[in-house]
Amino acid sequence: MKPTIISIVIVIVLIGGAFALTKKSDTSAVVDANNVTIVDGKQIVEISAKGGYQPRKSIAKAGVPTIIRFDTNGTFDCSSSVRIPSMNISKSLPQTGKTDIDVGSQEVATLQGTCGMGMYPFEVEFKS
Ligand SMILES: [Cu+2]
Repeated sequence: MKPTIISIVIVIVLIGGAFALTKKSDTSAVVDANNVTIVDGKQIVEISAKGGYQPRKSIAKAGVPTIIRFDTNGTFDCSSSVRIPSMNISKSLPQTGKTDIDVGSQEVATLQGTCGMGMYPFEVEFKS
């Protein structure tokens, strides 16, 4: 009787552990999400804006005409106001929708942006 209960407990712990591991790898998959696509020679970097920017850091290709596409979905905080100071870009996003910002063809460098008040950062690293 007792050994049965112990082995049942062990099985439950093992299954629970496997679930925990699966969840962990799912989370990292979201963090490393491939949010950069190239369609018809245009590079699209998708960043969602709501209580900050996700992903915080994107990796893109230098030398390709690039659009940063901001997704908002019930965004009422100040991440709906986007600034990329080095390019003199300042844009108000709708509460819900997609907004494309054309940043042209970038050199190898990191483009830094923030929300309107400068508290939520994001960056796009352009690599060769
Ligand atoms: Cu802000």
